[in-house]
Amino acid sequence: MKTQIVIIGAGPSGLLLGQLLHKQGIANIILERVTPDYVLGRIRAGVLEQGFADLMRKAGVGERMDREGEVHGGFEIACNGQRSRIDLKQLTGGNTVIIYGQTEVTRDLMDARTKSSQTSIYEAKNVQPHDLMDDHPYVTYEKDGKTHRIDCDYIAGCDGFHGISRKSIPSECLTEYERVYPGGWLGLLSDTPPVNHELVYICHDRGFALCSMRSKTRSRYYIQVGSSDKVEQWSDEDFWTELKKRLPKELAEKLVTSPSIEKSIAPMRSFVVEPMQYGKLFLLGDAAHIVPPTGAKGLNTAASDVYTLSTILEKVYGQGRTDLIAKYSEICLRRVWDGERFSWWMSNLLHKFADTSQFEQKIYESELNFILKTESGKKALAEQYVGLPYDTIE
Ligand code: RFL
Ligand code: PHB
Repeated sequence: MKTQIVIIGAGPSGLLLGQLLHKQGIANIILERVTPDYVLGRIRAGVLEQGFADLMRKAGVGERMDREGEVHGGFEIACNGQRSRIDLKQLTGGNTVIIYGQTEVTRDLMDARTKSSQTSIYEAKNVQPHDLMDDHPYVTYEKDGKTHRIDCDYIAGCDGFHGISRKSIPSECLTEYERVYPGGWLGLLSDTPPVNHELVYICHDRGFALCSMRSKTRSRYYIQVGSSDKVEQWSDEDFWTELKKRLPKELAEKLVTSPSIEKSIAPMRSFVVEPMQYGKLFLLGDAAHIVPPTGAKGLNTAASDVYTLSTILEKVYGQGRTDLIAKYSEICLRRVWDGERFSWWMSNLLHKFADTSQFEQKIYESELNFILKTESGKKALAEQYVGLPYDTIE
């Protein structure tokens, strides 16, 4: 087989890239390790920046998102019972975020790919990129007991944190930056009306909590748990009891509980690899960087990598601008570090971590107080939450 771009991974990064390239007339094949249902079963992001939403529209898949997604002009931070609203719209001159689950984003992109008859190969085992420094790279994989080969111009590594793409780069060519936080997020999805019409981030002496949602009838709640906690240790009842203890009183009284539809633990990690490219292989999304979920930046930062690569490839194939290939990593990393800094900062301000000294804890409390009590503090928070602008690529 032969194509222009092989995309490894059919998560949101791979699917969105594939769709944008298709719109630009650039042929691509997606190789995914698991089944479509398995990909759709992962419950993850819920908050989309404007930039992400615009890319979905550009890819021709924004219709359901615009119809069913909820536009949010603000969110709350509750600190030991005291609630403050961050008015995103007013503080950023009209910007908002859209509440639309990653599962729905993925479903819309999968449907569009099927409709346009593009090739996706699911349950592709032992995917392996080759000859990355040559003019003729290729990818091999196994399916139904046979080994297959796809020749291509470039390879997009969209295979998440545990994928093969990053591991295919010689380790001496990469620098890794990492912080693993002593805690995780236990998330619960339930068919109950959200406790508040906007998201509430909760900073509490017992630990962080978050009230989020997927729709008017579906809620997503999170509580901070210990890093060694296992999801089996937490019954639904234990979860609801702990959440109520962390909620401001009036929200705890309003909370509607029910059996969970899904429950999982997300680890908290900040991670960046530099550079995000090796020869003909580009890394995108979680394959190159991870953030703790606190600032809702993971999927959104992945989308800005997709924007950068799809724009560069459009100019490479349309205008012969091969000089841009070498700029991919540098352009991506500027915005990646913005997202990393924001997620690290928001995590520190809102969580109680065992490795934070008493001095640092006091500093974080003072900083949170400054952010919530001053216009400039709230503005800095709001501008980053709605998403900083993408770089122009010329
Ligand atoms: P994914 O989603 O991990 O997809 C990678 C795909 O690659 C496949 N794969 C392979 N395929 C072929 N060969 C191999 N060897 C392969 N190895 C892996 C995998 O099966 C998979 O299908 O990465 P991608 O596409 O870069 O997308 C990243 C996002 O999923 C992630 O950043 C977000 O979910 C992070 N995140 C959030 N981001 C936001 O922007 N806003 C949010 O509100 C938000 N909330 C969250 C989150 C992540 C969470 N968890 C569970 C980590 C909330 C949570 C709880
Ligand atoms: C979610 O709804 O899953 C969600 C929302 C906001 C975050 C993280 C996750 O910061």
